[in-house]
Amino acid sequence: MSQTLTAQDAVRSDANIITVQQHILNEQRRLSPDASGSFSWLLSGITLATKMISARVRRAGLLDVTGQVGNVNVQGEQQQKLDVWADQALIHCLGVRENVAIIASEESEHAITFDGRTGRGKYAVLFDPLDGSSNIDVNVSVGTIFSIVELPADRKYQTDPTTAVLQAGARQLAAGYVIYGSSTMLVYTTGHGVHGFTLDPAVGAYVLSHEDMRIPNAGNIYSCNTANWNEFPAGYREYMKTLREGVDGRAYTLRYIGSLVADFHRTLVNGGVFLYPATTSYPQGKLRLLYEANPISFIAEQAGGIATDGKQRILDIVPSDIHERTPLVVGSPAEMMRFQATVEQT
Ligand code: AHM
Ligand code: MG
Repeated sequence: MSQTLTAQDAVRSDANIITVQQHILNEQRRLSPDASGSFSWLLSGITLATKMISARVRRAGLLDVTGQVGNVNVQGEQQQKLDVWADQALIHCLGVRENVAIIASEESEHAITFDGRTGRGKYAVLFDPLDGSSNIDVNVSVGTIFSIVELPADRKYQTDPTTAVLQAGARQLAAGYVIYGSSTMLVYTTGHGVHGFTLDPAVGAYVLSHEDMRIPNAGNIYSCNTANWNEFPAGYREYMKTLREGVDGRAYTLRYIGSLVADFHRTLVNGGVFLYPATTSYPQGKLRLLYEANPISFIAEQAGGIATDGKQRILDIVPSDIHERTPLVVGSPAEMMRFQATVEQT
């Protein structure tokens, strides 16, 4: 017997959404039935803050939020008004989650702890509140990147919070980013695959739109600020020369937005490779290990990709400073294997 769907049934199926909160709870029940739900409570702080940031970004041209504040942050970079606002939104939303003991942000020199939370906080959240913010004034995609680590049980972090967050990326419990692009999208991993959610403005929720994202095995795009070509190490130049000539009959094209989240998101969806090498101006690389390279690399690996600093796996680097920088090369297995082989031979 066949079944005919009525208009009412169609509405019902359209109502069958899975929000990011629901997804995390489902994952927790499946993987560790005893989980307390405290992790999803933490994550709801991030989703709330990023919805607030998204709303602000969407109205950027109408509010007095574009342009620079006039301050220079710990990185020596001009703070944009929205950088500061996004940072405060995240600090506020995570500050009221009692299981968050430490926050480390691109915008703050030191790790932040919360008064009166002795012994209750279990997690540290590290983030870049508004990545690529120099693009805000010209209406180009920006993003928020976050990384979550568990704190040592000895509670020594209360006296030395900065050292407590200096953990190798392989120890991340979860990582993700939100891209404020043509739509606002949250992509996250807890080490069990990568899942993408699109913010439905009508519902006000991140709705599952990209389940179990996998990076293509190969792509035809490379992404790099090649204006710095003369400053790149020889191996990187050799590698990009091979891409310009084409590999195995495959011609490459170049795309570079200048927002890591956007350049990486395209790489995740379409495949290919993103490179930010060390340069003369940034001898250690420009991107920050703890709240840019680590979360991006965790997601890349969980999606089947590879991420290195040109010499070693990003997730194996043991950091010595919360604002440490690193070269970053991340992408599809085919491009990354060729990159590694070329660098080794050069
Ligand atoms: P930011 O965190 O201050 O925005 O800087 C990081 C950004 C990345 O989003 C992007 O990949 C890179 O800087 C672009 O740098 P460049 O302009 O040197 O190509
Ligand atoms: Mg950034």
